[in-house]
Amino acid sequence: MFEDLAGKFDAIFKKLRGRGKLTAENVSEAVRDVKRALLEADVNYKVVKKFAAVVQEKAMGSAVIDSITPGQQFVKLVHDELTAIMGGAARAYKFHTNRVNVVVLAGLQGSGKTTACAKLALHFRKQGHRPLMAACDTYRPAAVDQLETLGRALNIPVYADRKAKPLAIAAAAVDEARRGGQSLVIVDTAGRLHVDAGMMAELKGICAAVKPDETFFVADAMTGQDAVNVAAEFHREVGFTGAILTKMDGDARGGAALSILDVTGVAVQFIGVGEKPDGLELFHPERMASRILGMGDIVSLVERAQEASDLESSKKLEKKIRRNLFTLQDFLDQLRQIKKMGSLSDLLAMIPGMGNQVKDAQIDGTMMVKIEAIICSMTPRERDKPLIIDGSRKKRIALGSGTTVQDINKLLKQFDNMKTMMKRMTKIAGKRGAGAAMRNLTLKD
Ligand SMILES: Nc1nc2c(ncn2[C@@H]2O[C@H](COP(=O)(O)OP(=O)(O)OP(=O)(O)O)[C@@H](O)[C@H]2O)c(=O)[nH]1
Ligand SMILES: [Mg+2]
Repeated sequence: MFEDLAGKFDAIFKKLRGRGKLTAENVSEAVRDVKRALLEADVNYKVVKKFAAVVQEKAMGSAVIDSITPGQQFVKLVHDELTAIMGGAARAYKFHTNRVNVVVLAGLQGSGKTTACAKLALHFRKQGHRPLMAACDTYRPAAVDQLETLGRALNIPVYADRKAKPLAIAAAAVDEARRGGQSLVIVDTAGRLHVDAGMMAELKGICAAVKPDETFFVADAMTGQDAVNVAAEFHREVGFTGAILTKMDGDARGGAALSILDVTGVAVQFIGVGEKPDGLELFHPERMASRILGMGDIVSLVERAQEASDLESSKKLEKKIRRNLFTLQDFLDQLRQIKKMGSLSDLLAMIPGMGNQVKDAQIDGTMMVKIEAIICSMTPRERDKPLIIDGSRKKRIALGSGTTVQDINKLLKQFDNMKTMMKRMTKIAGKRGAGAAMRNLTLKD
């Protein structure tokens, strides 16, 4: 996420730290560099101008210049200001418990509304809500199918009516939710190529009919400032309570995330980080600022790990590690859990200090794929007792997994080393740290 911008900030801070002492001149130079980096990331120029002015003024204050660690203070200052322009603290959603809540999604064609509809439904279901999705995009027959497919996959009900108009569908969906005891209706609407009067009228009509608790503008983060300009137009016409920036897992430069609040007055609430329904994160401005500045985002990393693993199986795993019964099958299970958490380079980027090194490290996941293929070609007995894997078994496994005998030797050797290390680490870390120690190992190898 925002690798390019992160790299530029890294270079600016390095240069500043190299100066030893901060003076008016080198602060000005750094602020100029920050300004350029933000403009190149497609941040709105008015936002950049304001941002630079605030940073310049505060940096010249005695709290920064006269401190013992002026370089670090400058970084902190930029971090705080980045957090502020993205909206400060994340919002906690509190929906009504005594009636049906309604969320309406709107945005341009292909921005990710339908996907976001399913993502939000899943997100709020995890928090105890009973969502219903309303298929109000009646312009493309496939749109209703798309939502129904998502609903089936997630086991979330969809209200659709292929003969009715969007306004009537939205209203009927809310009635249906009331009858069916659903607590939240998420309305998927049609996207248009650009903002047009007909679309606005329809949206206004839907909002007047269902009186949404939240209206989210869904924008493709990859389109940068264009997304922000469209958001501003939408907001003037319909009024939003928040924005969802999608495709943040792509190579979005940061322009949309950093400008949208200042330009439209509406803060980003969620970000889309993948095509699948679990690819949604609550937007935390402070964590995002940390990520942009290469300070890592350990809180999000821990949250992802918790979501991907269940307590029961991690307890079982710790027991196995302690008794030195850890097998290749367990190793495979762990690898798959890590994969569930996202791409390896994304995860590494969240570790403080790693952010800017990851992009050079060329972590492409092919190693994980190879290991998975090798272990999958082994019999259960081989996974349990790797010692029985002799020359002819190795040949069979190599053939089955499309790898070489050397690859298998390498994996077995690594696994052996890992077990030895684990034994040592469990002794040091004691009972509770064993699982964490093991996760560290798999990430490094
Ligand atoms: N990588 C990535 N892809 C996404 C994300 N959100 C949506 N997509 C993809 O973007 C494409 C469009 O998504 P949709 O949800 O169909 O967009 P839409 O706004 O409903 O489109 P229309 O209904 O045609 O206006 C699909 O291929 C999605 O898989 C995301 O966060 N990350
Ligand atoms: Mg759609």
